[in-house]
Amino acid sequence: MAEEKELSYSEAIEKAGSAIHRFRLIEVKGIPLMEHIANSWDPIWAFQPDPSDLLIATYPKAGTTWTQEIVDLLLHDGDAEVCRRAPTAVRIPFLEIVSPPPIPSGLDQLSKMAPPRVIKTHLPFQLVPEGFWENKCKAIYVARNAKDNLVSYYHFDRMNLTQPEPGPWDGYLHKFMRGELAWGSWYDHVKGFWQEREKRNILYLFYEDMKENPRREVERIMRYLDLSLSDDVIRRIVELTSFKAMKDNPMANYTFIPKPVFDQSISPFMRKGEVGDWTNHFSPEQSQLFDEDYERQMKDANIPFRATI
Ligand code: PPS
Repeated sequence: MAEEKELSYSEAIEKAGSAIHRFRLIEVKGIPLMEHIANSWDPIWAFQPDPSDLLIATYPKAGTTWTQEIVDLLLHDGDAEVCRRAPTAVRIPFLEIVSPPPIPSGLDQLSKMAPPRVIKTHLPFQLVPEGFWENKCKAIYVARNAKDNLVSYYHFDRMNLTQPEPGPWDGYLHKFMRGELAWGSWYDHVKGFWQEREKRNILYLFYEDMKENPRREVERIMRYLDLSLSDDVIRRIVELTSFKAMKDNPMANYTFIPKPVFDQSISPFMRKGEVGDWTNHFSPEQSQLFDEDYERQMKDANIPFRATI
């Protein structure tokens, strides 16, 4: 019998066809997750990384893809061709993702890769498999100010046809404040990693710092990874990871996810890439309400977020 050709990531999604729809959320230890993830939770929690693996952790829409591209380029000496070897989601598997077959899960992908691997997660700190900390893996956390993070998530949920229906903006804003979106509360997420950053040697970055001075932040990541690259290579990495360059890069702009999952005609994955777009979405009343609630939810934290730069 002829051996079946392995499907590409995009082909697997096409093949999953009608099994793709807006999935409901099911709580795992109080955190709402997509049903396929919740239903396959045990092996995710039991995942054993290698000490050489690197974790990139974020709340959804905080700058994950950007950081993934920077890290991949740093690890490959700024070689743009090597970093176009496959789409982001194949180069850097998404630890907890589980989708209808034949789409490979994050764990399936990782089982076929030899360490050192770079691994993406949106899990809050308490749900990250403990093996990462037992093995003293390096971890980079990227946080984005709540208002821009919320706006980006809203547009993403409009176009990602596997996420719950976002509904109207005002209702979505309240769901965000109540921590009802997939992967739970933004407030608890950013605080959870902040509290653990020193003990676990987590590099805690801010999207706004990356926008303000990308070179400084690329160098910060480089040092954390114990790399030392030439000025020219660093300059090239900064150029290759600009919003414009990544929007035009088919291996980074998520056009490799077919339309039944990401309908980029509704809203592009690389949407605006700015700090302060929230001012185009929040009414003055919504902004005031959000700020008052923010004070309450963040009063025990002292994280230097900036909603403008
Ligand atoms: S995901 O789905 O959680 O992995 O999304 P994530 O990559 O975390 O976030 C997507 C937002 O990041 C913006 N983005 C960038 N901004 C600046 N520079 C670069 N290079 C870059 N790459 C991605 C992307 O446009 C999304 O933000 P919004 O505000 O929606 O444009």
